[in-house]
Amino acid sequence: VTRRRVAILVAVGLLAVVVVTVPSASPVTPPGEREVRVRARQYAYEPAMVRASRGDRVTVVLEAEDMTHGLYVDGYDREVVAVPGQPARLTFIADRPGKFRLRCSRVCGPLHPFMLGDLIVEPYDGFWRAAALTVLAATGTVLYLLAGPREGPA
Ligand SMILES: [Cu+2]
Repeated sequence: VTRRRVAILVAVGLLAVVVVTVPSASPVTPPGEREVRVRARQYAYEPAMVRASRGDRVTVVLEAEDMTHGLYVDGYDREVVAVPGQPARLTFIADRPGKFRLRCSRVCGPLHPFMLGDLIVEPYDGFWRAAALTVLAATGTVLYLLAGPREGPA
């Protein structure tokens, strides 16, 4: 085994470790159950952003604090309405990645149109790690073969 081949093996190995362990901005958890409590009052949701991984079974528990509010999820066409003192649940599968508006669906005052939030559904990044490892393995194999001793008549 040539020195160059050893160097290539070490480099590919280290890069593989980086690909597997690098922290991700998106939730790394595989798809599963996700329950988020969202409090609603004039004219905001708290939290205003709901995050999920693609494939999650998301349950939003909507709690109205001052008066009746709704929560409509753009793109998923789902709605839940909560009356003060009676939290309401909305469960859906986050099967579409992207950013979707949450809108209050009950007129709750003059600023009601501005009562907004966001649902962010991020692709499960296990897929990207696997793809990166595949590319890395293929590149490493090619480099390894190219770095070998020349064969054939000298
Ligand atoms: Cu409202």
